[in-house]
Amino acid sequence: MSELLQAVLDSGEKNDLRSLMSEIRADEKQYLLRNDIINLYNDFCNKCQKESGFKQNSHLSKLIYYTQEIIQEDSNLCFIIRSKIAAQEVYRLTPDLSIETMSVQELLDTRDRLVNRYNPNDGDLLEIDFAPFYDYSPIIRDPKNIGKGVQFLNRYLSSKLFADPKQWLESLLNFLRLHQYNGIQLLINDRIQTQQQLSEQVKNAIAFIGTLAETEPYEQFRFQLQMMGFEPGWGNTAARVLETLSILDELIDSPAPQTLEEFISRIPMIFKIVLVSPHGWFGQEGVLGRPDTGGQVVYVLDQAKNLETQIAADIELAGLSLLNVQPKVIILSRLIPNSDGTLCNQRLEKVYGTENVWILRVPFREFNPNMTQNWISRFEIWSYLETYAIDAERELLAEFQGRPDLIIGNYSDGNLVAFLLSRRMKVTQCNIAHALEKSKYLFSNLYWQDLESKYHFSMQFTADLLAMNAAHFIVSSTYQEIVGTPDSIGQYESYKCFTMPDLYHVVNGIELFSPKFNVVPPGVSESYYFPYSQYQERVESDRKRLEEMLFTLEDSEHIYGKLDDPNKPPIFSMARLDKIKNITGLAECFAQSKELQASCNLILVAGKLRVEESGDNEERDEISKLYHIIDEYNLHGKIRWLGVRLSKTDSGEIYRVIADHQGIFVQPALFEAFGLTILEAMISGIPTFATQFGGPLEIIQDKVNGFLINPTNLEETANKILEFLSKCQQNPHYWQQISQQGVERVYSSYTWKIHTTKLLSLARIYGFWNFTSQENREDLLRYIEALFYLIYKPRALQLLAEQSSR
Ligand code: UDP
Ligand code: LCN
Repeated sequence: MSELLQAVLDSGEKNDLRSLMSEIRADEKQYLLRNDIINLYNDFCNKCQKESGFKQNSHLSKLIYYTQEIIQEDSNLCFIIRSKIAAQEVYRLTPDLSIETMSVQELLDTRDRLVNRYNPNDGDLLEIDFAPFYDYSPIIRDPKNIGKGVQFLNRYLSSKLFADPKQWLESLLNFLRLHQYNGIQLLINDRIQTQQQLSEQVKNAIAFIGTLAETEPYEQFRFQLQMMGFEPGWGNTAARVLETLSILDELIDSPAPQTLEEFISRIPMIFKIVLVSPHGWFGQEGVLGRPDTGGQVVYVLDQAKNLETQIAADIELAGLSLLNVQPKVIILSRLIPNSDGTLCNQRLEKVYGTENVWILRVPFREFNPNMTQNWISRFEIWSYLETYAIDAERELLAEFQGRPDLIIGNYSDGNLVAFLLSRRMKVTQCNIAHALEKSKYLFSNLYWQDLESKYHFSMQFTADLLAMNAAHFIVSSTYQEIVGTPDSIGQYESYKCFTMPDLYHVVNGIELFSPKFNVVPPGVSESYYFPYSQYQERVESDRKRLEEMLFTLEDSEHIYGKLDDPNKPPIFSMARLDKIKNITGLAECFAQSKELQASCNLILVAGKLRVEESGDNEERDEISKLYHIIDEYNLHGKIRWLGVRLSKTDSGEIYRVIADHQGIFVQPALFEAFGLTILEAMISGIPTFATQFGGPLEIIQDKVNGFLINPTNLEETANKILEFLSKCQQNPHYWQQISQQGVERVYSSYTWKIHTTKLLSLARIYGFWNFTSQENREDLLRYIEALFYLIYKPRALQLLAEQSSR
């Protein structure tokens, strides 16, 4: 039994548990989530006049702390306890405190009964279970190592491989033979046929290169090496070739995981990459801030550019420039014929400042032109994706003149397409979720039928399950994206076990301890976003124009509100007007605090100013709500709301102008998967207050380089800001200190250079392991395909039929 429950029963707190259970049963809620449970517990303690020691340190308080959910059924209570990261236990407690362990199946049935979707007479429901497919792969033991997959895999598989030296050397030799670029052989040629020859020739080559000057260019001794069996790819100078061959020599003679990683990371095997991001408006200008179009576009564009730079540097170092080897990165998105002034109707667009990075837009087939000619919400695009993948494959093969070396999917739709492409083209697949929708919407799976017409979660969650299991590796921006925190479950973790009543039960949706998970946070574009104090890099005319726009310009078309005192420090925020971004929550927090209004102005860059201009339901609701708050609390004269679409250059300078005015940035989202605006604000030098729910918890170290807020507690948030302002008044250096520490935090941990180096290294190492371990993924992929064709596809066709009649 759960140690937490046992401790309560063994202590003198048994009666307290019994009384608390009566309180829970008296509550009208049948399904209590963590917040409800904690509130109820606090009320219970107050009512029973428990002293604070009991409230906070009793065995019961610990049990309550780790209880994620309580479901009432008849007079019994089902406790879902998560006492450790990524580990859940379920118990049924009767009123007389007898306790039974419940299986996952029983839990899912209970949940179905709760929403009246359970009828045992109708027979069982499809049960999805991926666990058996992970039986043959290594599993991380310690939860703190989750997300460090590659290190673990490296150690584990090295020990397995090195245990059989003959087999290991054979695998290495075969792997080295594999590499080509546009038909040109790299690394080794036919002169090296056996392990013995490889080992000998490496030593001979080392001896030969040792006689050359370190700076001798590779071209000068290329043919001598070729005679020994070595083709280009080892290095661009004698010193670099010597280093690479010496690592290989060491690996052959005394293999160790570290050496293996070092060696594989040098192998030139990734030149052509596809980044799949179909939904939204994918472009370089005029798209940010539109519905569905935010951080993902920024992330993918920056990642693409930086991948090109990194691969180009690797090519140069590997000595492949002489073969004219050139990286090529294609961002695959959808072509939107009615593109509302953007370039989203253009098939091919070159990415600024790059040599060979392109946005390739492939249209959805014209099943129903009323829809496919226009932007389609990310919740509606499921019906078009299979045929989109087929068309995209053809276009990619033509553009690359062959297969890419790596396919990276983005968000649920991109990951599904990446899976379909990777399956067809037999290329390594990497998944990036950005944000998994399931945990964003409360009870989104339990009530999926009620939400289906609006959100189509049945397809999205199925797509997520398929893609995350098919992926060779998964990149997450934070640890908590995978397995949450001690008191909240992770986004991937929410796929572990859940019910989709009447559709299927997932008893094991993802192996969270799999080494496929790797935390690789994004960076921020340092050419657009840099500290306000780098005055020499700022353009004075831009600064003036944007300062005017932020504080004084009158432009009723795009700006709402005139400030009574533009000199007060600004509280600034910028986000899409999605409900979850909670810009209206920030307005309400400001509205309810007279003190905040007395000290600051509120300046928002968000969405549009007019409901009738928006085609997105959530955006429309948020626009109305914001006007309502401004009027209700009479915020006129204290708030400015800019419904503008900024270029990247302008958005960078806007942050710096806010910093010039000793402002602060507030990111009040109810949940934020990562939050690129937080990096942008911090690197610009603005003291940043960000939601504690989600990724910001890992970016910001509270009170050191920023502040964490609970945006659902308006008073507490206002007080935290006021406390900061008052400290700044007492100590003129305080603002500066937090500003500087924020800048340092980003430069030390969140740069694209760190990201791409790690990502490419992962791609190579997973590519190598997939080759050498000859892991049989075919059974898993067949299972995934079956689910795709039997669950996903019929629903997608049904959606298509429905969309055709619109
Ligand atoms: N952004 C923008 N204009 C807006 C709103 C957002 O340029 O009106 C940019 C912002 O600078 C950031 C991105 O869009 O680069 C938002 O990314 P984030 O990760 O913060 O949130 P998301 O929108 O992806 O949920
Ligand atoms: C999606 C989100 O919701 C943000 O939190 C992320 O920063 C963005 O994608 C980029 O990954």
